[in-house]
Amino acid sequence: MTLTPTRDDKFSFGLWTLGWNAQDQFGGATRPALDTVVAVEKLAELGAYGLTFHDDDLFPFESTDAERQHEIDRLKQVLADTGLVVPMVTTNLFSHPVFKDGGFTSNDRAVRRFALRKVLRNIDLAAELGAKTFVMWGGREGSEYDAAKDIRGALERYREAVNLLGDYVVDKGYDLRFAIEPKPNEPRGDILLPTVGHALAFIATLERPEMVGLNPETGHEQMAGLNFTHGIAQALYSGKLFHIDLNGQRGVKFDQDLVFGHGDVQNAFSLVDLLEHGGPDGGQTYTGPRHFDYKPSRTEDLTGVWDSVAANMQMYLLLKERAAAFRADPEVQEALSAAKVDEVNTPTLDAGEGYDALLADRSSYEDFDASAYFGGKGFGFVRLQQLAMEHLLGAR
Ligand code: GLT
Ligand code: MN
Ligand code: MN
Repeated sequence: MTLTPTRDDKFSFGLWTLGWNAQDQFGGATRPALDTVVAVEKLAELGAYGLTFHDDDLFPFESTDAERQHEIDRLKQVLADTGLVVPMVTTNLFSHPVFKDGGFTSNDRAVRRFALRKVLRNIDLAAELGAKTFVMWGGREGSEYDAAKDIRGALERYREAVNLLGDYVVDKGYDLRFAIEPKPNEPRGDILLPTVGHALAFIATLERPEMVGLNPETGHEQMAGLNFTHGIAQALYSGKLFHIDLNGQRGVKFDQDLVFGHGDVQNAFSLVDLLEHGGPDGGQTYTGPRHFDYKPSRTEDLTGVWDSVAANMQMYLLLKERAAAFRADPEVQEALSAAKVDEVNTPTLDAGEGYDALLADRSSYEDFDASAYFGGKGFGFVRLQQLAMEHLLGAR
C-alpha cells in the first residue's frame, strides 16, 4: 500500500487551517498569511483533492462587492487550473465584533437578521462552486453566564434559522445539505449543541431533518472527554455523518487542533478502522471528504506548514494501512470471535418473539447459570486490544 495521497483518498483542507498566521490569544503572528492561489496549488501538488473555506477566509469581512468577486474569480481560476474541488463551504459568524454574542442566537435581533443574510449570501456562493455540504459551526452561539442567555429561547432561534436556510436551499433547488459542528466550549464559555448527541437531538426537531446532519470534529468531542469513535459510530447509526473534521487532541483541555493522529492515536486508529472497514461488508462506512481541520503549530515556519499538511494525509494513510492489517490478521479474527464482538448484532429476541415467549423460556432465566460468569466466561477484550496495539505499532 502506498502512503502517497491521491485524489481518490478525498483529502480536503480548510483555507483557515494551513492559512493560519499563528496569531493566538497570547501573541502575534509568527508567519505570513497564505495566499489562496498558492494554497490551492500546493495542496494539489501534495495530493489533496479539496479546499474548504469560510466567506471571510476568501475575502475579508469589509470587502466591497468588487473585491469579493475578484477573490472568487481567482479561486475559480486556480480550481480550474489544478482540478481541486470545493466540497464544503461554511460561514464565519464568529470573528467580527458584531457576533460577540453569536449569530443565529444573539440576544440582539438585528444581529440575528444580519447573520441570516450573511449565511444566505454564502449559500449562493457554495452552490455556485458546486459544494455539497454547508457546515455550521456555532462557536459564538453560547454564553459565559447562566443569567445572560435564555437557552430555550436561543435553541428556538437556532431552529428558526436552520429551518429558514432549509427553505432557501429547497426553493433555490440547490444540491446542498447542512452539517452542524458541535463543540463544548471555546471561544464561548459554553457553546450550544456541545456534542454529537446534543446536535442529533436538535436535528430531530427541525422541519427538514433529512437535510441536516453533522460535521463532528475529533478534538471537540475529546475536549468534552468523549470517545470520538463512539460519537462517529452514533452519527453513522443515525445516518447523520454528512462531513467530518479530523485533527488531534491530547485530553480535556483547550482546542489543540493538532495534526490528525498526533493526539489520541488509539482513538484515531479505531476511527480510521470504523470509517474504512466498519461497513456491513467490511468496507467504508463513510465515503465523503476526509477533511482536516487543524492548525499548523505556532512554532512552524512555512516549511513546517507544508510538512504538517502532508503529515495529516500520511497519518490517515498509515492508520488505514494498519487497520487493514489488523482486519486481515487471522489471529485478530479469532480474537474478535472469541470476544463475541459480532454477537451484539444478533437480536436479543427471536424473530416474532415477545415478552410472553421470553417469560416462558426457562433457559433464559430459571435454568440460566449466572454463576458461571464469576471467575469464568471472560471476554478476552484485553487480548484483542493488545493485538490492535501491536498492529498499530507495526509489531505485526
Ligand atoms: C473554526 C473552528 C472549527 C470549525 C470551522 C468552521 S472554523 O476554526 O475551530 O472547528 O470547523 O466554522
Ligand atoms: Mn477545533
Ligand atoms: Mn472544525
